[in-house]
Amino acid sequence: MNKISLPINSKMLKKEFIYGVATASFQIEGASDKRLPCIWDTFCAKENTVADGSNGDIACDHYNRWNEDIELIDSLGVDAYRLSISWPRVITESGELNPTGVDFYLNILKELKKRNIKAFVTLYHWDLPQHLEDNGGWLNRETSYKFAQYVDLITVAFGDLVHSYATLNEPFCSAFLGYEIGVHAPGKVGREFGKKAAHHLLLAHGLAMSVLAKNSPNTLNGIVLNFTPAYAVDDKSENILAASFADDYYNQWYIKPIFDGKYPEILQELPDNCHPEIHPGDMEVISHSVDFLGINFYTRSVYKASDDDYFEELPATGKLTDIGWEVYPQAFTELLQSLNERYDLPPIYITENGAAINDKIVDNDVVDQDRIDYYQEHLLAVNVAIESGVDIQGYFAWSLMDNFEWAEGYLKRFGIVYVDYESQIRTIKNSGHAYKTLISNR
Ligand code: GCO
Repeated sequence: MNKISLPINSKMLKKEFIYGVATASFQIEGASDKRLPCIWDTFCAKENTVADGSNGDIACDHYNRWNEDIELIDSLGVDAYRLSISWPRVITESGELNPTGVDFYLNILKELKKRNIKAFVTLYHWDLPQHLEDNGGWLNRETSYKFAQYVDLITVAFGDLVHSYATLNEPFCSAFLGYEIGVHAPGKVGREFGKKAAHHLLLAHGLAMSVLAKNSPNTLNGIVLNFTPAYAVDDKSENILAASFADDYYNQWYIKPIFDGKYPEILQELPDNCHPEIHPGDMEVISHSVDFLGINFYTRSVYKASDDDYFEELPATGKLTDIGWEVYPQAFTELLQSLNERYDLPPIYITENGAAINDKIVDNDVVDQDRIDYYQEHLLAVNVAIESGVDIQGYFAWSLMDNFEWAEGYLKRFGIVYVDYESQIRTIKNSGHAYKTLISNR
């Protein structure tokens, strides 16, 4: 079926349920010469970091095409657009606002407002200014305070144009992928770094929440976390234990401090040199109340016990997307229900969900049935969670359009709009049409 449908009485068919599309600055903007360098510029310039050797210099050329891109967003009939602000575009090296960069976003925000599209702004989607990395980046506590200063300046500049602010996108990726296993910028490797970086990211979030409460009390302020639910390969107790350790290490690590003011207990089991440096008062800062929780979900992972580590992740099996991630929508429902049971949560927005498919454009058509199926199954999974009592108020497709997929470069396509990177022509895929129909049929 070429369409996405929901049960007729679904809350997700009510007008109040928000549908949107999401992007991130480094992944679409280009115009890297018109801002300060960031850690992803440096990372891309190194050998063997990005699969196709590409970078974000041009990307989707959104910097020059933002106007037509907003028209495209509007044509999909969505209620909201989730974008991120490039910190190195709006703040100079000496810490002042850069008017050219600020104007770029002001123009976008004004156009969205004119068209009645809610702006969901993410303040950090991984593009740390390089000069801050040169001072230690997220391993340096100072960076958290620099982040709060940037948030202070930019939120005043944006005034009332924004509907919602997320402090960080997926601190797990910044900390673990960037500072522990080094597959993302800045490419640092060492178990001793990951949790230190994570702590400073969470501290940055908490400090920024106070700034938002002061500067922007009327927006919906919160954070976006990603979850890859951990399943045991079977019900042997050692494998269940391994999966639960992995869940704490990768998932709960980022949510528990925010809602419970503490790290998971496995902290005690990590070697001393892997412990974050927690100053008195940090956990109170980090657990500042939030107006919403953004959840990004793509897939699950399966674990078994390991002889020489805390757990071993097994290769994905079953139906896989083009990036090798298992399609397992049931994990989405179970995740939402389990978080809802475990924590006292504010309203949830699904801030990212989507699939990489090896799309082909033929006669101006992209027949991406697998992506339509993915959206269908995952929207139903969200609906089941809502029916069981989880408060979910919106859903954003990742992504509006194909873009720079980090370590995979331009090889993986996540868009509901196809981008021809040579001509920069955008073509709505069948999934984009199906998403639009779902939204407009409400
Ligand atoms: C993330 C990021 C996005 C990615 C998407 C697909 O979740 O990793 O927020 O920037 O592009 O998730 O990997």
